[in-house]
Amino acid sequence: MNFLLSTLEVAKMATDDYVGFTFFIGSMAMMAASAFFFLSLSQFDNKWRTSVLVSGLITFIAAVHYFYMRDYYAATDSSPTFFRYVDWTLTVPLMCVEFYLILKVAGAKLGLMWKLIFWSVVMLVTGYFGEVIALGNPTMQWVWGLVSGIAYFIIVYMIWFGEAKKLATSAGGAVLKAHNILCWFVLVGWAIYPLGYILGTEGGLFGLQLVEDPKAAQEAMDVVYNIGDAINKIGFGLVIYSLAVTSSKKVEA
Ligand SMILES: *C/C=C(C)/C=C/C=C(C)/C=C/C1=C(C)CCCC1(C)C
Repeated sequence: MNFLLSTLEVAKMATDDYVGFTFFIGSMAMMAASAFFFLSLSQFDNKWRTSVLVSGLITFIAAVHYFYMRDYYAATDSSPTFFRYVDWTLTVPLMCVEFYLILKVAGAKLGLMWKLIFWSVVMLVTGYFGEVIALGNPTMQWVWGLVSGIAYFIIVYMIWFGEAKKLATSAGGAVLKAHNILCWFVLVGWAIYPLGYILGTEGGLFGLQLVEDPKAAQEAMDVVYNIGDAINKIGFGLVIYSLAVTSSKKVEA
């Protein structure tokens, strides 16, 4: 039944439906990336397997949510905000776990992981408040977005300059290199999301709405979020994957 329903709706998708298109591409890309990460596992040394496994879990959780979001959007023609935030609340903390896992070689403590997870949850919960609870109140939408942005910058600080950076520096070599690339993902790749928020939320920027038409604003937000997810989830995973490749003795050149 569900299958029939979604086939019908996919068949109905208009050629200029960029939101539907990016949901569709997103679900396929996340699924393909998961298969790739899972099937590569056996080629790595044990200590790198957990990291690559987590990369696969991140894209797999996203794939399942993208199937839901695609159908939700097709059936209701509105943003699947709830599923979006459930997906992020599961996958963003797992990205924080990745930082901990690769820095374990330099003696990273669980406390570092929990601090990163804590700030990521603050960032997402306040973002959700801004999109849902504060709906119709531009000032509060701007305030929640700002609080979320502060939590985001705390994460950026911790990995670029704080204790995570010190561990990465002491690990050196391939770990430091991978850590630095992940830092760029968080600084530039994750910055795509507040951009989506600003475009789609009434009070996203100093209480202003950039895109006048509410429907167009919603669509811009979804497309930007979908692009952000593909870049960040798959890209992050590939950085971990190549670290595992270069650091595993079992892999033949
Ligand atoms: C796979 C999903 C990822 C990496 C999601 C990341 C989401 C963010 C970095 C969201 C950040 C936000 C702000 C910094 C302010 C406005 C509200 C948010 C939640 C969009």
